[in-house]
Amino acid sequence: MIGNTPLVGIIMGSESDLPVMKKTAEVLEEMGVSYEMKISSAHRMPKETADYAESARKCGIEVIIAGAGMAAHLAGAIAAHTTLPVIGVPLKSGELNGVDALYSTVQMPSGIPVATVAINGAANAAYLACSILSIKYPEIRVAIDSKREKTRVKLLEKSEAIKNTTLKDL
Ligand code: RP5
Repeated sequence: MIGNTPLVGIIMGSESDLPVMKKTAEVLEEMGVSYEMKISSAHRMPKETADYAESARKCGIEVIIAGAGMAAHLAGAIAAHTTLPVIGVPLKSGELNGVDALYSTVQMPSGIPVATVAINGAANAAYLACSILSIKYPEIRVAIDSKREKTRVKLLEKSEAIKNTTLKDL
């Protein structure tokens, strides 16, 4: 595992976000990157959220991934309290199916950026965190290259397998 202390902080607004947000942990484990996971709601736990963001850099965290649904202010609230890179994951929940969270997460004021991935894009948040960390850690770059190569080969094999398929075979 790269990092003696967690390099990535994964924060989510509610326990109900865990089924999607655990995909970030799955990708980081596959890439060998250390992480920690926490529940911290921007609205229900404002002080704890601000404290976490303010102390993250000195605790050794280098990238924060924040996932929340509905009026999703978590990533933005964290970005307001740290200059670490913050990646926001808008989550699909509530009556608006994540469009509310997407707009809340992506529309940040100038100077306080949140790198926002797709609705429920938890895996891509982890891949982006790895790309950021790969600037400093060459072994993460190797892990990303290797993953992309495996994906490419798998797709080539699938393409080969369906090459002579017609509709009647499906
Ligand atoms: C957000 O509200 C959370 O991130 C979650 O996606 C949504 C619903 O939270 P619960 O009511 O399930 O705790 O703050």
